[in-house]
Amino acid sequence: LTLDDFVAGLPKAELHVHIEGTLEPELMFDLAQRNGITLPFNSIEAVRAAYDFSNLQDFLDIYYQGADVLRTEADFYDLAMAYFARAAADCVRHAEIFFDPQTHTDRGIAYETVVGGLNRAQLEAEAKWGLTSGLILCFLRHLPEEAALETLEMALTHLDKIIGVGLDSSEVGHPPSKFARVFARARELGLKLVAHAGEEGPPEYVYEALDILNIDRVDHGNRSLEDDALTKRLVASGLTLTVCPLSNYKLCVVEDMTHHPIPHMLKRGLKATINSDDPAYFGGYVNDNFRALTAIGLIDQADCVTLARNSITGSFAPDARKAALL
Ligand code: ES4
Ligand code: ZN
Repeated sequence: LTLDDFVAGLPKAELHVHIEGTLEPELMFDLAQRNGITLPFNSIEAVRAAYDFSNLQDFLDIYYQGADVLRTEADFYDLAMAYFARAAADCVRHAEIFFDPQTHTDRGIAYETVVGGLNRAQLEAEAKWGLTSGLILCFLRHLPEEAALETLEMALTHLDKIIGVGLDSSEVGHPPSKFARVFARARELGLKLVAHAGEEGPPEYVYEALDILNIDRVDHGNRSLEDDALTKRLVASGLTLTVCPLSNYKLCVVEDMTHHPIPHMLKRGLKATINSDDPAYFGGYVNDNFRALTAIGLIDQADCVTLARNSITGSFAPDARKAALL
């Protein structure tokens, strides 16, 4: 058994994946045709060639454009089923999936259309592959907090369809403190809380996510390592970090993969996990992310076991489900 085969076969949870970021160019073209939409690309190769980013905003511009092909309940169902099939092949047994309702409701797509299609796929994935999952509603941080509050309001009639809320999109200039009220409201509703912090933003944003939003998990968190007191606090709290190596590489958060901070995170005792973020845009699913690190000897087999275990213990799955996966 090679290290690749061993890692591929490890039962794992994926805790940081944006469903809109799993839209492969092939499906983008299929959905464009089905919905009578003309894409600004002539071929699948041209789409892939456009996926050359120098920072987060570069990527977000093209990612929001791609999401425009998603129009009907069937589109969201097909998108999520394609992700679940791919994740199941990577031995993902539990997935906690971000979705960005505002990207769709701002284009006139009903919230129910989005959640309806995603939820139908979740039920089918569990029946078909035993792959359990939960949805995390993300607020777009470049938009006002008022818009986030309205989005949470929309979710209230289907509160049982989501397990938590998150915060994504353009980080710098949009600190967690901007969303203090909507996160307080989400906590009152019994939802889990996560936030992207310390991807491009400074350690101060991670502090705000902890102290002001009261998050249960940190998405990315890379830049926490710049602050020793913050790192110690994250270690002491046992909070899980959802790290995304290929994303970090493609968005130039790290200089190259040999500079990826994951070995330091593990050495410091942080509860790091490996995730794909936006696999259709960043060049790979969860096992590709493990392979990007093992191929250059940055982590070994024991590290991979730790990372896979962290993903299960750091998930929001019920304790019985976690126990079954460990
Ligand atoms: C995202 Cl990598 C990343 N960062 C922030 N927001 C996002 N939305 C989708 N992918
Ligand atoms: Zn992300």
